[in-house]
Amino acid sequence: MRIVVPAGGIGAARFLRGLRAAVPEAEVTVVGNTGDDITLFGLRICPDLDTVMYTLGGGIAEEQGWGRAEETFVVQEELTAYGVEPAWFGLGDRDLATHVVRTQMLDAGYPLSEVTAALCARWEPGVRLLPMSDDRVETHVVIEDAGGRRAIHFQEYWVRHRASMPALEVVAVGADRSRPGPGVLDAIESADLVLLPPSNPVVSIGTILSVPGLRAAFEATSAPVVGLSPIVDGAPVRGMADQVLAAIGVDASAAAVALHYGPQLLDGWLVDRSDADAVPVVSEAGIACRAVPLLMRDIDASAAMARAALDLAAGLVRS
Ligand code: FO1
Repeated sequence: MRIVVPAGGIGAARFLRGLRAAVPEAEVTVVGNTGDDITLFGLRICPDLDTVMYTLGGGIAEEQGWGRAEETFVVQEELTAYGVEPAWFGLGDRDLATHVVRTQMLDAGYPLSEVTAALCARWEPGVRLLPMSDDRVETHVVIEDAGGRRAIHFQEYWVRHRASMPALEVVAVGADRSRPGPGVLDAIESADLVLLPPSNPVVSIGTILSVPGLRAAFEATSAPVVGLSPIVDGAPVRGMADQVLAAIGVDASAAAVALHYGPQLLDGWLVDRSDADAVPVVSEAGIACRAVPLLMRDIDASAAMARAALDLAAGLVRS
């Protein structure tokens, strides 16, 4: 069975670990979000690609969900001692090696897709990890504070400011000129199933869908498309989805996110038991909906969620 999963970072990576446990024989292609990418100290950093690669490859710092296990931050301490900015982005020594290899290959002219394949040759994540595009796309957030109204990089908004101020606008800079990465359209077209993991609907899934041609491909595929709500019991499980959902005028509710994706894209939607009141609303919009446990406490819980999504998809015929 060929499964395609458009994916952001931590939530998607944990779901993918459950999916791999639930259907080890499936061929899973991950379309990774690159809008979070940032260049710091001359190095290209791809947080969502690395979180999927490290989590499925067994190298992730489990608790925080990003960066490497057994990490040290000696280089960062030295950079800070030199007064080099920014000091707010946690760059670990082991993680730095990934960014050095990536930057060397990019500078040598390799596209991000080939760089990602080379990095995955070491980590063997057990999925095919394709960047959504080889073209540069960077998510910026428009805020207003003492410094006036301005756009800052998503990482500054999320890591430096902890999304503490309203996001007035979210802009995927470069998305309109970007092209789907190699293999992405073919994977979507030939998929037997598409799963939207509990990633951020705006800065992760939304950014992937903003690459021209990708939303149309997901809507056109004969494969059923089943999503899992990133909002549980009326709030994001982690992260700040509510802040960026507000920027696009979507409530932080399981039902509102499903309706935001829409029945053109979604055939099925899983909500947590605590959001069971969303089931009739979502069903009414023509999206099959079920309430199941959606908290990924461990791999078994994530595997159960994956099986629930596969069950829901089994009963759907793409209209
Ligand atoms: N998230 C944080 O909250 N603080 C950090 O210092 C931080 C550093 C970092 C370094 C490399 C990397 O790949 C991810 C990192 N993240 C950090 C997570 C990152 O901001 C988010 O995972 C994604 O961009 C959103 O999914």
